[in-house]
Amino acid sequence: MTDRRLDATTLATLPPDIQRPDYDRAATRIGIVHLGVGAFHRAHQAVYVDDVLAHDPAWAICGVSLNSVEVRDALAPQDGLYTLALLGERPRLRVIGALREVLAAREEGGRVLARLADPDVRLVTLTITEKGYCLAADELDFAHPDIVRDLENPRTPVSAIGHLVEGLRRRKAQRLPPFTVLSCDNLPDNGGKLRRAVVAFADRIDHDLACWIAENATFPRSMVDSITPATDDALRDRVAGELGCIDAWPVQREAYTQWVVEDAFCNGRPPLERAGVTMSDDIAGYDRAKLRLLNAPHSALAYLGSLMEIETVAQAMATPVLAGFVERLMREAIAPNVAAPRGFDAAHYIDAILERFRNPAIQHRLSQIAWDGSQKIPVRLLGTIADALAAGRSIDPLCVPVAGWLRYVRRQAKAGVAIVDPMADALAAVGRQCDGSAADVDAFLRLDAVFAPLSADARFVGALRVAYVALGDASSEAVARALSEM
Ligand code: CS2
Repeated sequence: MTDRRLDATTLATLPPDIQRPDYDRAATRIGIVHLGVGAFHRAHQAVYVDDVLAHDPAWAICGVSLNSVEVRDALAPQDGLYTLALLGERPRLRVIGALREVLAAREEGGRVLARLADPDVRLVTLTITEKGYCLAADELDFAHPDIVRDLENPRTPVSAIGHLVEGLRRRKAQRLPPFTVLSCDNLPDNGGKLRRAVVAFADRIDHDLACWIAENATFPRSMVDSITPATDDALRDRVAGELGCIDAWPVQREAYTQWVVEDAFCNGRPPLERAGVTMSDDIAGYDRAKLRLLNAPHSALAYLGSLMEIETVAQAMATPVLAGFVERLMREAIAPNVAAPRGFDAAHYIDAILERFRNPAIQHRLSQIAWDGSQKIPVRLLGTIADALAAGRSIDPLCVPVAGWLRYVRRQAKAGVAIVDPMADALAAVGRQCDGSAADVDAFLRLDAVFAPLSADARFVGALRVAYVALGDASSEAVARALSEM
């Protein structure tokens, strides 16, 4: 086994069939700061930017980890280079060069803020997951500990919102134009929510700053899509074998990828369309379709599949009772509640998603998708339920995955297994007290951050209780029986 490391020197020695940057990296300039430089960013937006750099050197990325140092420690010795494995019948490896700098904000806060105020930086992108926005009922949660802390210390922020506002404050003070702020997270109206959060935070510090941001900065909406299973040792070993050198943190994703971006940039933009990005003024249609028809079924598979002791999405799709239920859920219960973008063919979109879920080349663990349910359930399922109720349509099947989540939380809590969720403590406290009856549902519904305002709707409460009871003792057999009857 080699101990050579992937870096700017070893790049030239890689086997010829490994795709690598076909531009002069040294000639690129950092034009983008990305907050949340995790696997999804590196497998998705950074790959588009890698293509952009072949046309325009002004948009290399400074990747920032807000909470951890691991990505910085893995990639700094590699000059920011890492490998992307595209999973398919014939997996392909590609070395990505778009990350020119990787910083850990907790240790290098000054450098991060200096980058945000750098005149060459004209775009800030984010993948900080749903919880990173610190929202409650779609508005900034001023009681969130990170927001409380950042409002007391706005010049040394820890949250994404605090970083954006301090970066913009410095730019205003230096009479620089603002940067565009582009959210790449799975939230409906991601740009609109982020804009409101940033302006509300700024307004607590400095009213003029808030007005300047509201008038001059833009927050385009975007929809991102590519299935990105977490990195594992099998990937590390395969990459080392094929590259002939070690990559401490390669990433992997399916070959399919989509990025739809609203064309509202306040300070220039990369030629994204040259890299295959769709520029659109109808993001709401795309993000709704994706959240409701891909992410919601994903969460349904994650909770119901985990109760059935299944480990991956492909295995869940090979389990007829579960795959059949999820397909009916998509076609009959969700699709009628998706206001489609222009020219959108729901049946075809669903076919393609089911095919992607079945991909046997991808080991996408249900436990990964099950994380952060308190953040995902509202945007993936409860909005659809609210729309169905308003339109007088049945919500019974839609309540099954929500009930699956409650059963899953209860099972983890009773077993003393940690729940990965920003509301883990509150969820575990409810889960531990559950007795398996319909009354459990009422205890969960008191979690306002998740269930308000639906918890006051008797039709929702009734349907959720029925679904919860139908899952029986939530054993594999009981769940299978319940799903076959839905
Ligand atoms: C998944 C998503 O982990 C999850 O919750 O539903 O990450 C999903 O794979 C991506 O959004 C696909 O684009």
